[in-house]
Amino acid sequence: MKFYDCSTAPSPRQVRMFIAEKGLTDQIETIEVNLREAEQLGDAFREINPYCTVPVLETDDGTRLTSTAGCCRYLEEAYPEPPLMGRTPSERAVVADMEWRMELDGFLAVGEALRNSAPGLKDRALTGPVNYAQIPELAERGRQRVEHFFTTLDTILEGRDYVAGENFSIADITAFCAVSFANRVKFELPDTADNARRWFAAISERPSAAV
Ligand SMILES: N[C@@H](CCC(=O)N[C@@H](CS)C(=O)NCC(=O)O)C(=O)O
Repeated sequence: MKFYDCSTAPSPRQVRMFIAEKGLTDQIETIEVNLREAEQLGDAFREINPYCTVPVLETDDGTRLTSTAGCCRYLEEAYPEPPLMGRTPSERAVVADMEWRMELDGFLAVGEALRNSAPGLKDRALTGPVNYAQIPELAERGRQRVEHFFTTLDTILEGRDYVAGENFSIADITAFCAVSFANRVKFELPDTADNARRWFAAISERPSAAV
């Protein structure tokens, strides 16, 4: 397998953590894509992923998976242990539910705030092959959504160790990468968010959090 990565970007980090939790880090060749130099928009990378984003996972039969969800789904199916997407029908559904919430309300909210305000992302308000102008109102809306995400996460984690319940799952990976991404752009969990802060400290101790 080959993994197209960018060591400083938050989405590939989700898959890197997933790979590490599966114990597969040494079995996958990593190819660094230089987003800073816009390598994702060049002809060579477009051949690999016409959506011009990382992560991309290329399986041994040459199939290229071009979304976080696709990459992780393949790894879960091909390497079921330890399960990171639930163990029973009910748990699998709850994990899918929570992982989508963490992606939409967390990850995408931070992206909305950052991509609509950072000078270096002018006309790159959305990833992909098409240039879109920044909309300052969306940056402010993104900031408000991140605040809401932090309080929701704190409520979800009241009385539980993991986002989707009793077991560590992809929902924790997505939420952890979203909070780390938020921290990098100067949004911090509120001091009063004791549950979320306890959870964040515990996930930070996992070896996969170092990738
Ligand atoms: N969750 C998305 C995220 C992909 C994404 O947005 N990746 C970013 C890096 S975090 C990227 O490739 N950015 C390229 C750009 O900014 O043009 C997916 O599954 O495809």
